[in-house]
Amino acid sequence: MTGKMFFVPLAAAVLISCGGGGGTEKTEKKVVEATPAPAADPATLGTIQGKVAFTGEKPAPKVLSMDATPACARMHSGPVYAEDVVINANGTLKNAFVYIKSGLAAREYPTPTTGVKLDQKGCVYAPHVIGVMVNQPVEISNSDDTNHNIHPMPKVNREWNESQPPKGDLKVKTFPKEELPPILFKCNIHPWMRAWVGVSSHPFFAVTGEDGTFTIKDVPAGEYTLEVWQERYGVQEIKIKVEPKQAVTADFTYKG
Ligand SMILES: [Cu+2]
Repeated sequence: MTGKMFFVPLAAAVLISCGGGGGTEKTEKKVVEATPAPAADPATLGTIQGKVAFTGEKPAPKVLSMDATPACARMHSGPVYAEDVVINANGTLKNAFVYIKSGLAAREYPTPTTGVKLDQKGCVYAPHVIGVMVNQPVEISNSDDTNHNIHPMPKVNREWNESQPPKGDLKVKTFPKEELPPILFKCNIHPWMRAWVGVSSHPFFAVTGEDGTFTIKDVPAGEYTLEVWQERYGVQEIKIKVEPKQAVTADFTYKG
């Protein structure tokens, strides 16, 4: 009671002291506190699942030529293939990046503090495609006995390139802006090296693996545009409706 009685006149005094020359601008100024969006009700969440099929003629695999760089070539006993198109045994595509492109309500999703690993091993990036949320750490390592120079080529975020010595210290990088389709990562020393890093403002994305399927969980019920990106074959989108506690199927097909 006493504290409150004391506070009120103090606030009034501040107001009066500001009121002199400022006019209406100062009296209308309010402190708006950011209120975190309420967590979505679990009973309203659903799942998106599907696969990314490939029905075209299978392209001939491209061998990466490391001959000019013995430090890399000697790490391999056989040919190393480009990963711009990887067709799985079941006729699906690996490394396709699937994400909700539009339809989500404005909501701040917490950024995971755990990083996503991107290694350079045998003079190739591994994995070839990863996804992170905005400001989520990308943990870049060099497992090789040779230098690399990591060079992201973003269109939205800031471009940079940094060398990483043999088995050098982990580089932990973040990207402050959403960037989808993913950012191309090159290496300025080895022109064949390629990786792609998708940066999403929300957690509803997935990268297809060796069975070409994806699952995106805990999606708020609603109608969305779902997009898939594939390095060589580009983007496709479909409209989907997520129902509470249901799984909606969202299959894509690339014809090559
Ligand atoms: Cu390199």
